[in-house]
Amino acid sequence: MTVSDYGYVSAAEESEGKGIPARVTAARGGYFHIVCDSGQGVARLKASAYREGNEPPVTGDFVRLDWNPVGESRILQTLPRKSCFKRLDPSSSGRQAQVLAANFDFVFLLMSLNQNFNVRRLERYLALTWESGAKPVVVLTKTDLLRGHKRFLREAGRVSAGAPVHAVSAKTGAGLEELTPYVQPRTTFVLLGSSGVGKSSLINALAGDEWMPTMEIR
Ligand SMILES: Nc1nc2c(ncn2[C@@H]2O[C@H](COP(=O)(O)OP(=O)(O)O)[C@@H](O)[C@H]2O)c(=O)[nH]1
Ligand SMILES: [Mg+2]
Repeated sequence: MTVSDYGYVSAAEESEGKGIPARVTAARGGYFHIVCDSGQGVARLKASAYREGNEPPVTGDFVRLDWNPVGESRILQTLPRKSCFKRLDPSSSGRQAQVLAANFDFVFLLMSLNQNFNVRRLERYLALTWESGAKPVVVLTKTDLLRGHKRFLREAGRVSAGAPVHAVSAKTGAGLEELTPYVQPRTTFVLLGSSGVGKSSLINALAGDEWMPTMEIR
């Protein structure tokens, strides 16, 4: 895999000649898992490059780094984001925005077709997503649990302002093929939805493999 397979396109703002492009696939405690054309590994920030106002990367960010094949790579620059989720940092007493994830193309807004279906919540998810810069895709889950789901498709469609609405079952596989246009090389999607709506199950069903543990309450 190359960094282009992960969605990288070079931007005008980049300092060419300074390191190589990479994508952050996970970020925790100052350590960043990265993928680039040379391979994958762990990176840390180059302190001098992040002293003033330079925003540290989050999961999904494209960066430029000095690749180290035998140890930690050094991140030199966070590249401009095409989309991101932000919230007010609960740890900062001030009103600082904290970026949670970056550079996704689609946001799957999941609601399961039992007690979870709620038009108000869907409206909140849609507003969050429009604000992020990515495209919302409404995904009603667990269609196998009820006989007819047309009514829910209609209700979701009424508030979705043109965003596509799909109904799927991770259990039976029904409707999953409708999601393949969004799940393509070089595109990134994120899942948004309450605990238990079937996010992990959907990932596993789309991957055809057990990538995520299911049933955990988080
Ligand atoms: N009947 C049915 N159950 C499902 C479906 N998808 C997930 N579940 C169940 O719902 C529970 C929560 O699923 P999970 O994927 O862990 O939800 P998450 O918390 O959003 O990641 C688990 O017990 C799953 O087996 C589905 O399409 N149909
Ligand atoms: Mg889960």
